[in-house]
Amino acid sequence: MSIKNAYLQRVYESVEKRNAGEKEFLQAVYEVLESLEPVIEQHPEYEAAGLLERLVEPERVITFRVPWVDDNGKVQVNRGYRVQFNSAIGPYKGGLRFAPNVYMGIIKFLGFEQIFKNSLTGLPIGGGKGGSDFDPNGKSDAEVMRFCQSFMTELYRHIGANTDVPAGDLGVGAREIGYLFGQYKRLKDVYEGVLTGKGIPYGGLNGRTEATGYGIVFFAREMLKRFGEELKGKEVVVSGFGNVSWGTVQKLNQLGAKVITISGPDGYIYDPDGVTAGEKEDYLLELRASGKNICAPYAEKFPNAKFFPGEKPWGVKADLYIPCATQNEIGMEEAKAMVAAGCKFLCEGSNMPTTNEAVAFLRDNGVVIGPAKAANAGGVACSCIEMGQNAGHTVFAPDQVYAQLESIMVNIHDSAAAAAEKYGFGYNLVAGANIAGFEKIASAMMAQGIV
Ligand code: 2IT
Repeated sequence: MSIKNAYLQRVYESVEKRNAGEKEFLQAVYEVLESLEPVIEQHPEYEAAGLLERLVEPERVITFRVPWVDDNGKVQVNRGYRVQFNSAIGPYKGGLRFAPNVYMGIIKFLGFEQIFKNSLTGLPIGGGKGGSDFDPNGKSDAEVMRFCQSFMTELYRHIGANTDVPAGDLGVGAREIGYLFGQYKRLKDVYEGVLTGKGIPYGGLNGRTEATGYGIVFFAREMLKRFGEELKGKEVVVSGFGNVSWGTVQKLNQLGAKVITISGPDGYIYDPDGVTAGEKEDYLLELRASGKNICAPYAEKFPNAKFFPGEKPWGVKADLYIPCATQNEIGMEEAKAMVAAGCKFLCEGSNMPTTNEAVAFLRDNGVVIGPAKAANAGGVACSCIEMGQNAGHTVFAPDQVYAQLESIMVNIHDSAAAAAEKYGFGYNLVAGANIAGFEKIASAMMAQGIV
């Protein structure tokens, strides 16, 4: 596919010009605009209202210096970001990513995706994202605390429970959220749900930690159902070993599937016995807590498993593939390996794991794709439930949360499928998710005038 509509072309060209070098952001925008062609053709009023020109321009972009002192007494300086992309349907909402490769192009791509993802949940949350090029791996707790306190010392003036509510993403888990929350409360002297993914004793939501992974598996289940198949007995290739992988593995095990791989930046693990419930699932948490960002030790702990250094798991034969590591982990080479291995279903866990070229190639080869902005929306959906819990000064029970999550994921799947069908895309969930997410944002923006 390519963009043929003149209005969409003009918008994309101007995004390219204005955001030169931000390749992940350009990729995310291109993918969405491409799907919107039939919608734009039916709604000439959008062009008259400059709707897309406004949609691709963040409402506010904040960058700031984050100075901190390491354990050797040396001064370090990182760069902090918050992109407040779109508040048409609710306060800005989206995670913070701490990773050395973070720059504006990554934060903007994540913020842009978040607009549609949050809209798809059906809940009142706008799109935003933030982070830093700080690398928490290998840092002491004290260093992470000093960094988080310095980061919040600038960020606090831009956020609030009804303005902008950050959460975690890569490199930001319960520990970081705790330090960030403590500093916000100290600076602002208000106890409010300004961050989600908090610890349970101080306002966190039962089930939030596993929500992203559980939601992905519910979404995959709905995809399989379309083809009269079920998860029970299926072999699954999963990448990554962090929070998203962990939740995904857990729910897959509960539903009777078998996870045969995990991966890290150092290579991948093939476990013919499956990454089973109990000790093996728990070991993923240990790997992550080690702060080394490697998966190789899994094969030492469980000797039946084999470690493939420097390789990715995409050539391993399986019934279902669920990338849970990071953006663009599946390019053309990996997509070809997947097709050669007989891949039929790809359900994206990580944000934008597949390049646009690879998505087209997989689709042309009959692979059914569940796009990340739909499939991984269970995390942010539960974040919004956490916001509601905090605003209502109450506590929700785990079963209540799980039930709501499951019905949200089924709804997301069904509304993406219906939108694709309505605009002549068949069962193309990539296009359907973009359109269903967009429709709600577009009507809210139209109603609110030129802002
Ligand atoms: O990519 C994502 O949706 C997240 N990192 C979670 C965002 C959130 O606000 O819970």
